[in-house]
Amino acid sequence: MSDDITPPIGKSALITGIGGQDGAYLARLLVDKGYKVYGTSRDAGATRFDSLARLGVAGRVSLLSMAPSDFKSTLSAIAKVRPDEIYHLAGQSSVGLSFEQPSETIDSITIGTLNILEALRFLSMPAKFCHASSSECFGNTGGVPADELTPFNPVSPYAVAKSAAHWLVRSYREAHNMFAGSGILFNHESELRPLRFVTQKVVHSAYRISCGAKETLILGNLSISRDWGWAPEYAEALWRILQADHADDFVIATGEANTLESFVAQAFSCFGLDWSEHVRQCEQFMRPNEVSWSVGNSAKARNILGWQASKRMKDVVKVLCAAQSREQ
Ligand code: GDR
Repeated sequence: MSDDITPPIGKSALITGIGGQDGAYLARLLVDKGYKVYGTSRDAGATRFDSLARLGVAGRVSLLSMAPSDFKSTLSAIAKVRPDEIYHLAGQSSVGLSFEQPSETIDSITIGTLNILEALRFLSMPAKFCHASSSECFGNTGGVPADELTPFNPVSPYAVAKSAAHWLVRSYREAHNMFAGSGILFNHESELRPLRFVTQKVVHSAYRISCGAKETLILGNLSISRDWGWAPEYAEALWRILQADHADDFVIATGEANTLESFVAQAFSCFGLDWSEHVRQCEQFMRPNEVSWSVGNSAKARNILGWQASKRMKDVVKVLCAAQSREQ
């Protein structure tokens, strides 16, 4: 990745959802670049922010409460901080859970994004705005890596919510001349991922089994393919989106598709195990509707932002397995 962008001096940034994986990596990146970083969560006083602590940035950011789905709280937080840049990462992030909690998903993602855009418009603030959009918006891309011109075909409440939020960002950019763009992020992993996402579920289980645990790992559909990248690199992409000359939308992906089965095989082999002896597929973890193949083409990000992924699935698995072994 080229590093030809001059670091800012005296800039401030607000990260919504700073307690999550991407929020924590982005906070570390921005603090290291010299930004004054503010971060929000729904109830900052009651949130543990473990990920910030693990990355050593807990004491280096200012935290405040803001519920993006509540306009008043959003307006107050933005008016108080008046940041130069806003990175909007907050919102319900589990595709699986969105089938159980569709209203909360639409509220937190779509209404949350709309409220921030409206607050910026209401305050006439020139802050640059970056939205974490999702590869889920594309649905199945039929074997062709998705780029910025690929039509959306969302197949879950989560994907519908993200698609609407994505189009709102675009609409505010065009209608109100805002510097507002999206990173259309494909799957990106790290040891900060909660266990409800499949990569950490697999790595943790493989590690326990390698230590002698008598367990079988139960998964849903093993034949799905995903484009798995390394989360810290995706945080860097979000930052680059706001350093570009013009606001725009960018696919952020490795360009490589792998099945869940091959991810599992790789993780188990890192611990000297044969996955097929320890893993079972079960209906219980299958979704009512599924994106079976998801891979992205991030040529535009490479050309305009100078961004490209350096870690692919096998590298990601290795780092996750090493981190898991170290942690114990
Ligand atoms: P995803 O991530 O839905 O792609 O969304 P997740 O890790 O949850 O699922 C990836 C794929 O694995 C299949 N799968 C399982 N998933 C989970 N969680 N648990 C299982 O036991 C299991 N078995 C099989 C899933 O069906 C799916 O196909 C992530 C999130 O970070 C989103 O917020 C983000 O927008 C997208 O990536 C890009």
